[in-house]
Amino acid sequence: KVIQERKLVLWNINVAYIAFIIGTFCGLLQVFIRNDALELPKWLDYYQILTAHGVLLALIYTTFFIFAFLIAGMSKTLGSFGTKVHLFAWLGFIVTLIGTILATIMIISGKASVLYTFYAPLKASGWYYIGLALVIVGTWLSSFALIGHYIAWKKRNKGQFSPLFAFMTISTLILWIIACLGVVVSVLFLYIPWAFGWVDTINVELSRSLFWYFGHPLVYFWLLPAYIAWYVVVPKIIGTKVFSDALARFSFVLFILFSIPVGFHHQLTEPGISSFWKFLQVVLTFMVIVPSLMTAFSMFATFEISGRRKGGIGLVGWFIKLPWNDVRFTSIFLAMLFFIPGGAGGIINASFQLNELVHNTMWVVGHFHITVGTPVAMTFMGISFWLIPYLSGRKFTKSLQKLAFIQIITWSIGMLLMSTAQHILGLLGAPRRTAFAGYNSHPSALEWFDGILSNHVTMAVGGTILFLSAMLLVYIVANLMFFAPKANVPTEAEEFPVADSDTTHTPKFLENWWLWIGLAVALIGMAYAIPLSDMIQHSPPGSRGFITW
Ligand code: HAS
Repeated sequence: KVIQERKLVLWNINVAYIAFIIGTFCGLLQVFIRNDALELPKWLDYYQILTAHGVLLALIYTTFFIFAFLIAGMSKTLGSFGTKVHLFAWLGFIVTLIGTILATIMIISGKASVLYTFYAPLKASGWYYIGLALVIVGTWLSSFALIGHYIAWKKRNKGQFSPLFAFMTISTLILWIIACLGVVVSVLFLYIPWAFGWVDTINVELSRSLFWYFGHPLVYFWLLPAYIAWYVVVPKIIGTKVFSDALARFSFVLFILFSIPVGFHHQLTEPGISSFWKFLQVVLTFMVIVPSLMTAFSMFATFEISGRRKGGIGLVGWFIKLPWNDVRFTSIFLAMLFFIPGGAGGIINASFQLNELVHNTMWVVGHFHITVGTPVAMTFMGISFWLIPYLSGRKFTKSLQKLAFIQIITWSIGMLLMSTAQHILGLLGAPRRTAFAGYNSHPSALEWFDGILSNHVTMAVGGTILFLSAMLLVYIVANLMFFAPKANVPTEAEEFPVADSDTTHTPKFLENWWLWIGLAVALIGMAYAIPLSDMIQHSPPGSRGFITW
């Protein structure tokens, strides 16, 4: 039986894929501009395209897809929404959509070429910030709807553990709500007054710090829904149960604690923050690596248990027994594989001294393409392959499955070529985010592009393969949504895979949200209270950083 929130989820997915089409097209343009192979018309600016690419893929595609998945999973595991929850969830979707349209119009009209990180001193039209504020408000409404649904379930099922999917959703939403506080404060009190000209200056350091207070947990807001699929969906697809319910819940709790007080690791080269606070946040960053290592361990264990149950023996025999011909699994497996170098790159970035080498170089661009661009995006693709036909009542036909294989393989090849080139170029010293694609033909810059992998052709080929793969995905999605044959008998219908999770040994305190919220607030206070208040108090009057109101 299909969930009642079907329409709302489909709307979210549709908007996500519209953003995906425009965003990936901007990505294609990006590659050719960076390779000096495309000259833009006068009315179009490099930074405008870069902003559209980042905002539409990293912020909009992810957000709509995430809410689609979370709404679907909460309805599936906790039951249909009540009237109020339903209304709030729709309202959330509509407000997020209005914000998205407003922000996109501002970017397209060239009034918001401030990149997806949008912090000062770059300045956009005030309407762009209003658009972003609406996106946040919309996601909060949707979050409150889902939290309300969870509370109602808990009231009906006193003393019981919530299903793992619901637990993980609530953890993700708590993280999201706390993280957004930084961007809400900066948008309302710093950017909007500054952009509309009500004040003359902005406290640059404060605005950047508040952005990164939000910006780092943002990456876990993308990652955790992918982890939900890894923990809850994958075991079902490969015919086993969740390896350890307690481990899975604890890893999500660790994300609530350690995702937020780490934003300074994006600002390690900024002079306005003392080394002590940077070092403290670097240490906390190393704590947030732990739940990902736990996840890797848990995934390996799940695979091995499943493979051995199917008769796999020896050191690698179990590995061969995994369902490689099931694209719902293979896509997510490839996603995980990419996260091994992606995570290792993150650890390099976070290492205080090594950050000097990679900060603001193409390395960082390579890093985020093999974190959000592959592990997260490819997991979302893997989810699309069953979630859309489950909702639309259509069949994921054999021919569509074959195309899906081609799609994930081409995405992997494209990403491998492009991100490897980006990592190498970064290590050689190539800066990111510059319209001077040829680096003014500086002799040392020309040398960067002499390598076998770090040359213009590799990047362009990688980027082009990625775009073709993206279009193939859109074709598959459109078919699953509107054109594939209907599943007429229940056996043909796509399932919503949710694995069993044994809570017998799960400690009760793991679901004590106030404990985790309290600890998270304490850690945030420890990491941020003094440096932020320093930024507010010690900006001398008249300096660039001073707030004038
Ligand atoms: Fe990052 C910059 C540090 C993870 C995204 N990151 C970025 C930016 C983005 C981003 C978008 O410390 C650019 C921001 C900008 O525009 O300026 N990142 C980290 C660390 C982690 C990390 C420590 N990042 C992510 C994730 C992202 C993401 C996840 C998106 C979803 N990142 C940084 C730092 C910077 C940064 C600095 C600033 C750089 C600068 O100077 O500007 C960690 O969370 C990573 C931990 C992950 C692991 C991997 C575990 C592996 C798993 C897979 C297991 C595989 C299996 C498959 C089971 C330790 C779970 C089986 C395989 C077989 C072989 C059988």
